Parts: sequence; C-alpha cells; structure tokens
Amino acid sequence: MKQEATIYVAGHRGMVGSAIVRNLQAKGYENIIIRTSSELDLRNQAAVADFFAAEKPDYVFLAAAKVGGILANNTYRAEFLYDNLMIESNIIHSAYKNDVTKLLFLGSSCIYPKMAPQPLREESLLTGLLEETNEPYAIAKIAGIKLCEAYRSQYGADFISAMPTNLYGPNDNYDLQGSHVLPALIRKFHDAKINDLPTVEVWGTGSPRREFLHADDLADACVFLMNNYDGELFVNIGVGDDVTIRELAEMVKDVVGYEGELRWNTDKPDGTPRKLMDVSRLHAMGWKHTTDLREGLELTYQDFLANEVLYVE
Ligand code: GFB
Repeated sequence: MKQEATIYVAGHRGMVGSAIVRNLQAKGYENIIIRTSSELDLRNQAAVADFFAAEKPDYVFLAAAKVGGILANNTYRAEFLYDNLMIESNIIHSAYKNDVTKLLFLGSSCIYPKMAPQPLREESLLTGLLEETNEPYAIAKIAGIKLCEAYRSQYGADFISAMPTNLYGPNDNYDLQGSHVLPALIRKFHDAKINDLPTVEVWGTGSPRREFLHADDLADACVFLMNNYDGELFVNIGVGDDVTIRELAEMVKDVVGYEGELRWNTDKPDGTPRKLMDVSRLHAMGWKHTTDLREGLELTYQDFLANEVLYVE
C-alpha cells in the first residue's frame, strides 16, 4: 500500500477495526475512510453499493462483523448468521464491482471443526462438524472465506482472508451477557474487588484451552499481510500458545488484585475444548506477535480503568 492510498476500514469503532486504524495512522497512512453504522448500514446492499461507487477505495480491511462471546453466539443465532452474511457479501461484491486493488477479510478460529487436530492448520477447514454454540457465526465466516476465494478464481480479484485467534484489547465489549471471557473476567474481578465480594462466578469447568492475541498485534499482522501476502489460502493469526480458562482466570485475578474465591458455574457451556492456532505459515512469512498474555492483560486492565465509564454503561 502506497502512503497516499485510500483505505476503507469497515468496523472502525470495534476492537479490531479501531486497532487497524491506529496501526495505519502510526505507519503514516492518512487517507483512511470510515463510516459509523448509522451513516452506513453494511447490511443494506444498495447503501453499500452507493458508498463504494462514491468513494472508490483502493484497499479494504473488512473488520465489520456481529461478534460476541459464547452466550451471545448461542442466543442470537439468526443475527450472527444473517448480519455477517450480509455485511461480507455486500462489501466483497462492491469491492469487486469498484475495482478495489486489494481486500482483507477477517474471520475467526471458530471456523475450524470442533475436533480438528491441534494446533489448527489452515488445511483443516471443512473437514468435520463445527462447535454447536457458534455454528451460525462460523458458517458466515466460512462463507466470507469462500467469497474471497471465488472472486479470486473467477474474477482475479486480490482478496485475501486472515483467521485470528481469540482477541482482546482496547474497545472490547465488557457487557457480561455479550462479551468474550477475557473482558468478562476483568470486569467481574474488578467489580468484586471494589465491592469486597467474597466470590466471583466463572462459567463452565475451567478446562477448555484458549489462545489470546492482543488487538494491536492482530492489526499489525493485518497490515503486514495486506503489504506482503496475495495467496488464495487464508492465513492463521495467533501466538501459537494457549492456557486453560482456569489459568486465565487466575492470571486476571492476579492482575486486577482480587483476593476472593472463584466459583465455577457448570450450567454454562464450555464450548470448544481447544482452539490453538498453528501459526507456522505466518511466522515463515516473517511476522510474529510482540505482546505476551501477562503484559497484554496489564495493558488491558489499565485501559479498562481509564475508560470504565465508556465501557460499562
Ligand atoms: O470467550 P468465550 O465467550 O468464547 O468463552 P469461545 C471461552 C470460555 O470461557 C468458555 C468460559 O469455556 C466459557 O464458558 N468462560 C468463563 C466465560 N467465564 C466466562 C464469562 O464470564 N464470560 C464468557 N463469555 N465466557 C467464541 C465464539 O467462543 O469465541 C465466537 O462463540 C468466536 O464465535 C470467539 O469465535 C472468538 O472462545 O468459546
């Protein structure tokens, strides 16, 4: 991407999109195009077509999506499927129609079969059944990968896809019903510390394993791929290391400085037993993350404290 290129970041208010905007600005890109969801409803085909025809961006980062943790995915199954299918179909098709030079689509590690061999290699896509709690989201994200592949093979469009592992960082969702585990634990332990509560409820058994990548590292990897990768196969983005939910909970508890007990609610689902990314292809290209989990948690708790009023309404 040349410095003067026009770059549309879809989803700039979310954790991933806002991190991509920060990363692009830090690298000197100035022509960044953004729209809020009230200015442009990405589920509206005509609105998206008009926007692309008027703006004609050179590059597109497709970071807009309906996202959430295990409970939100399992509850709003229709929205997770419909909204995501519409957003990605509208943007990818309009990008092709308006000769976008290159597009990067962002998926998720939940596209892999629930029982795929670990660590998860890109070749495992569509080799088995998906995890039930997030099947609608995973199906929409798999459709996004296939759209990029199909527009590449039929029309020669330079559309690539990246699959990040579980993410965390500034502008995350701290709503306890909708959030992912890491922001949920930060908020729960913080609230319990402030209110002197003896226990904190944590969901499931604590035995599932998850890998966590800081959003700023993800954004850096996305800009790296936009500048250095143009293959058909999507690319995993992660750290290559994971922890159990119990280990994560102990670490968050320590960072927050809460001294009470954990209470495991096994009525809540565990979800996929393990989702560890094989990141050897990304490492072979020359990119590696820089923020480890402990450091990232400390940064994220500081960010939570600074923005608590915004994050917790
Ligand atoms: O982060 P999370 O919601 O999503 O949950 P997934 C990860 C694990 O943490 C599960 C446990 O085993 C949860 O039961 N957990 C413990 C908690 N306490 C809590 C809590 O207070 N809140 C939450 N949310 N979890 C999502 C998918 O799966 O991951 C999406 O549903 C997407 O589609 C995303 O792929 C990255 O990692 O299980």
